[in-house]
Amino acid sequence: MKKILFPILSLSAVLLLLSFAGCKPKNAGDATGSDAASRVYVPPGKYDELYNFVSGGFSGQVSVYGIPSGRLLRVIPVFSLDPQDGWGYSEETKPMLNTSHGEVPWDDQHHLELSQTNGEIDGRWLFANANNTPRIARIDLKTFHTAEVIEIPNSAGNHSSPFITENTEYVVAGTRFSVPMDDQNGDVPIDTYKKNFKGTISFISVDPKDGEMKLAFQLLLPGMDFDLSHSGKGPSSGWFFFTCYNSEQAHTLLEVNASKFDKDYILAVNWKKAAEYIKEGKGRKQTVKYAHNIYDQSTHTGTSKMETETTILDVKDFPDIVYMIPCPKSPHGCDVDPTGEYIVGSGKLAALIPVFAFSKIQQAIANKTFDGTYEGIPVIKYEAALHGEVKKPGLGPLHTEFDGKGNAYTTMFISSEIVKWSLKDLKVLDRHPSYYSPGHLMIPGGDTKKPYGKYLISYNKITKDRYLPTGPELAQATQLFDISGDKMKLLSDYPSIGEPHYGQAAPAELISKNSLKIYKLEDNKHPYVTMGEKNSKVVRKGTRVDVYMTMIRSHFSPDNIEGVKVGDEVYFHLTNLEQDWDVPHGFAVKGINNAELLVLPGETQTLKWIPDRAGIYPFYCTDFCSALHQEMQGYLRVSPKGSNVPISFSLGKNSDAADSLLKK
Ligand code: CUK
Ligand code: CUA
Repeated sequence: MKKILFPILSLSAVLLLLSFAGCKPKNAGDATGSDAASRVYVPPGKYDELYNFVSGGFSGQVSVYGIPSGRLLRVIPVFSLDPQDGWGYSEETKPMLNTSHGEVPWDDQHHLELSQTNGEIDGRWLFANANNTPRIARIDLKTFHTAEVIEIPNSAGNHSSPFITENTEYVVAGTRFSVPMDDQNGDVPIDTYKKNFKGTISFISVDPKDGEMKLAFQLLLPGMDFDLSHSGKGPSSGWFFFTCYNSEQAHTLLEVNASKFDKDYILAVNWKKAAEYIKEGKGRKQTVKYAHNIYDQSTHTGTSKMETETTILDVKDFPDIVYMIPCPKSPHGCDVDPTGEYIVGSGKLAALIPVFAFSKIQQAIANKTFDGTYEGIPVIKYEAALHGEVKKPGLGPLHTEFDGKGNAYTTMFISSEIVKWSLKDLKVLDRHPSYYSPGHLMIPGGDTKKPYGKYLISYNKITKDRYLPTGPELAQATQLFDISGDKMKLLSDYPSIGEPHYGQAAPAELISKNSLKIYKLEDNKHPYVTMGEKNSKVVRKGTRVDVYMTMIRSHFSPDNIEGVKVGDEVYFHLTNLEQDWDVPHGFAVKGINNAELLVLPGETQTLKWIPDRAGIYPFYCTDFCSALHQEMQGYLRVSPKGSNVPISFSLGKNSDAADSLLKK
């Protein structure tokens, strides 16, 4: 095997540089141009130009910002409990956080991908990955509500996910950790990694009509760490590219042991071919267990189903679906340019950026220009796949996106800068400091066929002195750049929620035109809906009490309830009768152990409560809904176990005492 030498920084040099990451670059203070303020200013009452959906990292949620203002528009609950609106606390949303491990109320959300048609953003769905307990969520952009969550079996640390094919045929999920397969005895010594630990890449199909996801098949791969991915497009349509590291197959001190080889790999996966094999009935069925949770918009209710089967294609048995391309060194980002011809691998420890050409990869496969195999997978010769290298781009390249005008932009984590370079001749055209140590960058549509190449957003890993100090913990720093000219211009920076890794942005109109304003009450198929105040009631069956309660400005019906006893299982089913945009009502009960509810117009949601002691329990609306919002309240009486207070409920039956006060 011919030895390929890459210019590589020694590990100690890298560690030295890492310790400098976060130092203030020169001219940090006067980085913005004089017209920057007007470029990001959105006057009161005016809308932003774009929606920016940003991953929440360890917050587990997705936040939505306006660009260019950086204004926070909304936080969408996805993988983490959200007491603010009852996500994961209401009976209807609890199933959405179910997994094969039971309820997992948190996750680490890294990447987002907007659905595409013909390689362009179509504004229908947003996919989000969960790293920790491998899952993919689909958010419906009509409602900005999580509509579906599917767990991924045979996987751990679902990092190269949820990237999609150009017509949203598949969402992929590559495992970060290799692990023993789910149907095998996992109780093995860790030092049997080479023998027992395997990697998988999962292809989840997406129903073109309703978006419903289904685990279509999984590829069984050698044990190593899969990191990031992007699908081919145009000429490379039908292919998917994945970076991987730890081809050393280390299981301890990866910092050193997985940085030994001067190259790891980019995997080129012919998914169309793999899908054909599946269609022909190839592959091995495996019994597994994974949750599939779907939220039905007409019943306003989520259900969780445990799935039990997956189909595995062992790539050793199908040698024409996966090829490996050497890539220096511990590659992270794996980005495909808008034409679909160039694939950029960003080696975290490499001092150059290799750019591969899809046409050359195809040629190399046809001519078998291989450099041996890696655990049975053909390894394409580096030079045979290479379009060229960007020389001296900076230090610590992580992620690349494109402006659609032939330029690429790469984040440099260690040298804290964004570097613009030309895809054609691979020359560096511009560099701009970024404060500090950028992770991903995002150009709206920058990973599609049609980038909206006006802005670039850098998601930075270190904040330090960018904002007023807030104790030891600072919010993460996001920076907006203007990339419409030859030189990048820093326009603004603003704090963001959680730890944003990646984002996806789309022109406002593409999303807003579909945005729902209310749920139609007449379409509400919730089994416990209360259609109108006159139908509100309280029903006891044994120790179960169902409260059919309505909300409208500015009262609950009923608002006086008696006959509930200690230890009863009380279900408050709240229907918001409003049919006006932006009139949610909240519901909170003193001492309740879960959360409040925020019920949207036309929606029904249920909160469960087991009162622990006798007494009077006030309840009230938590969302300021009208001038008499503070009057939107009620009382519930709880009697001791075994008491004979009958169930009773009312609205507007005032006592004589109160009426006599009025007469005075
Ligand atoms: S990762 Cu965070 S900076 Cu999870 Cu896409 Cu690269
Ligand atoms: Cu309803 Cu406040």
